[in-house]
Amino acid sequence: MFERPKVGENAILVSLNIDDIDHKENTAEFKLLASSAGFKISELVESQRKFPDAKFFIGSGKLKELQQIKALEKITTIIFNHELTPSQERNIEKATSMRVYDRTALILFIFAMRAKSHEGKMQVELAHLNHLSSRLTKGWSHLERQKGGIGVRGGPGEKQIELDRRMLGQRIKQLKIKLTKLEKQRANQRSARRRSKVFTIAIVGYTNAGKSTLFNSLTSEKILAENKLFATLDTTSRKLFIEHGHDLVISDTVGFIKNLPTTLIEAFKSTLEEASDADLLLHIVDISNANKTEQILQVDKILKEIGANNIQQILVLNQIDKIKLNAGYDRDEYGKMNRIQLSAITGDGIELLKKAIVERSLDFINQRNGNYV
Ligand SMILES: Nc1nc2c(ncn2[C@@H]2O[C@H](COP(=O)(O)OP(=O)(O)OP(=O)(O)O)[C@@H](O)[C@H]2O)c(=O)[nH]1
Ligand SMILES: [Mg+2]
Repeated sequence: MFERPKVGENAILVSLNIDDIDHKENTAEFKLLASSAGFKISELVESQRKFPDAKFFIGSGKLKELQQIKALEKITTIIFNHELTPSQERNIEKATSMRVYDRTALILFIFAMRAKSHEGKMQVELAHLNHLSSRLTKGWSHLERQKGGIGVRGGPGEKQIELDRRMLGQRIKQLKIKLTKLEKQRANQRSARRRSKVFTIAIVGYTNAGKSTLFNSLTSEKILAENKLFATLDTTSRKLFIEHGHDLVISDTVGFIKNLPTTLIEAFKSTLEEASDADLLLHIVDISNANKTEQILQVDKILKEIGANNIQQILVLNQIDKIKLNAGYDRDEYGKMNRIQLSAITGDGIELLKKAIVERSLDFINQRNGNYV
């Protein structure tokens, strides 16, 4: 129902360095986001600023540069690695006659491409409409571009905007009702699992860390795993058979990213609850990534936002094959295995993780049977 860029569409990327010590890594991630959304990157425009410009976000020099690129290369899309206010977005569109997307819109495009389940699609649509509704003001053209508004014929103008806003509001309400129903179903499934005393494990982590690869390796499944951001959107749960392990269920979940748009966190709450309701989190990190420390912090931050920060975690340092590290593990002050180094691809160290899972699940059973206080 909402517009989406064509796959292979050329775009100019804009990444500003505003007091950002990780600017290089953030820009690399931004490029991967753009290509994951199907854009072809024609130019990367970077600059350093103390503060964003209130009106255009970028300075007048950079704005000119964008206009020149447009004149030379006939590119019609600019993507910012930042949140833009609706008025900044509008001002840049007017000044350059190009279509402008901010970081939230970019992430929403990827989610829209990947959503497969009915619930996933509705969640993405809700997030998108919420993002759009903040941009629906007089003189703003977003909905006009969407094939004559959302299902309404007629020209642009205030009346049209009112109609669009009303329809948008209705659709948002409708989606929320439907999603609440599904959320209840999910909650029922979870409490059934709790009643049956199954030990539930959720694989969480930064996008592209290797969650699905690890899930596949543990369960012999074949979930799509690829070098794209947000390859997984829908949660998949499977029984996990490990020698000496008891009634284990493991779930692969959607990945996290720095500055995950709040509209998405809001819309994906019920999917994310799969993690906040688990007995154990496997927090997967790509140990070969230069930004791994920052990524761990970001994941912990989002886990806190969804109320999953008090769940026991095993930190899984994945992709050791890339930097030629050996498999290994650490124990915490209580003697529990809490950090495992492994490679989900080669399988090196997977046995250690299985051992750690068994250890935790036995603790769980002992606790349940009242063997511990
Ligand atoms: N060399 C190497 N590559 C790995 C390893 N684990 C995963 N990968 C690769 O990393 C990429 C991302 O893996 P996925 O399993 O899709 O990652 P994910 O965390 O599920 O990603 P999203 O679902 O997109 O959030 C894929 O190209 C994998 O083949 C590993 O241990 N070693
Ligand atoms: Mg995945």
